[in-house]
Amino acid sequence: MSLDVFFFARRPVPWIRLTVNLSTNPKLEEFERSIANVVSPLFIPKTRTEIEMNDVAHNLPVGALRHGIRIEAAELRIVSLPLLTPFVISTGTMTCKTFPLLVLKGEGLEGIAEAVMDPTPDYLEETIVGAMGFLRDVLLPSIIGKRFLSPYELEPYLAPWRGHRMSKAVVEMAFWDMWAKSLNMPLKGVLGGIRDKVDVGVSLGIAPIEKTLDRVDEAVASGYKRTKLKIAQGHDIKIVAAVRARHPDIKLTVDANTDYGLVDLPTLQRLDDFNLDYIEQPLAFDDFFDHAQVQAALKTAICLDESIRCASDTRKALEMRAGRVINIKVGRVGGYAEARAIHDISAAFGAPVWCGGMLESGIGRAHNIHLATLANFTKPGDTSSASRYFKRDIVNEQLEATHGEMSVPAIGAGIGVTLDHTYLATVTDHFEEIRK
Ligand code: OSB
Ligand code: MG
Repeated sequence: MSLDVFFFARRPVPWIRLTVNLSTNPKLEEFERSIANVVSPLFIPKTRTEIEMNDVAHNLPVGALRHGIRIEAAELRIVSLPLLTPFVISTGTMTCKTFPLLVLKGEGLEGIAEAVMDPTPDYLEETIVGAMGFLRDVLLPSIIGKRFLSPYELEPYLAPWRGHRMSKAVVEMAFWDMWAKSLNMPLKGVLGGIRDKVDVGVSLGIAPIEKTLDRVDEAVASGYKRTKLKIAQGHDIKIVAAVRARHPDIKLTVDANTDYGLVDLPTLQRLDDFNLDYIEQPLAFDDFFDHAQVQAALKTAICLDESIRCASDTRKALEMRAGRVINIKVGRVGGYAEARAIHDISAAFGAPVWCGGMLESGIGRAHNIHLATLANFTKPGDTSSASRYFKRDIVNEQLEATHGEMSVPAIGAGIGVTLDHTYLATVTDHFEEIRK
């Protein structure tokens, strides 16, 4: 008896098709040996369940992989959702979450993703207006009308362009959703995720001490697994000291969003007294060198967010000891292929990763949850309950954490959430359709 197994492996061969002869190769060990030289050791499953999770043979719609998916059209929107509470970080204040929303269509399927750039280039360089032009005039016309066997086949259309990783990500992520749907699998299944729910914490914007203490109390009472305080020059030691005094044992981190420089080393060293899990992005968005100097002078781990754009950045940063923890935002790094490569490289260096957030709507939130099911996401992520951000979300499903855990959304295949078109229409500032 023989069985066709579709096994998820690393680039450049995302899927390999093996014929395992069960009569001569019945044992897992032998199966592992048989694939050892074709897949990365990082992705050799440890248990039979992991193999079965990656084995899509049972669910594979006939011809799905053989013919691939032809992208017929794209719907591109700009959506604006009011935030319940203004979100203040060292670079500015957000009162509204505005984002491009992309729906790719083809083969009767829809793939959906949201992009994470802001209206202005204050987190990283990309802007919504720039992204809309690049998506409309360059990226989307280059893939519409073409057929793709897997998300990895998008790479030749994305890789030539410098930067624009957030714009590339929204296209790549929407296609992964579509592809997972074509295989009738949850997104986490095609990514190789190993969890049904993920640990999450909260990210608290800059606010006066009393207000912050209330918010921390609330987060801790709700069972969130980590509290992250946004800090900035002049709003750092006092707030951290106050929170630590009130909650001596909680998992606590800070995020400076690039507000400090080498001259601030004494301040950063004072943070060593508060048993923080890490200090996120203290220095410039495009720096590793100075981070390495600061990391060498700190006991506390540095976590890199803004300055990690791709897998090679990650290798260089970890090699240089610019930090010991990596924040992965799939929307920042250009999509899942890159996010997974960053995940793997971090694992190879023994550096834990966690899934960051950009105040996403339910679409981006669902994507982030699926990503965070990968094995090396060992620290709580930022994907807290959508109801903390929005009165009403653009998806029909509630994405709410219980006891600091977010369940992987699973309505149907792919990202496992569906658009609430009625509400979406009322929060859409701009709509366009792109076809060949
Ligand atoms: O640095 O992680 C960040 C929000 C906007 C821009 C940057 C960041 C953040 C957050 C919020 O920390 C994370 C979230 O709650 O989605
Ligand atoms: Mg951050």
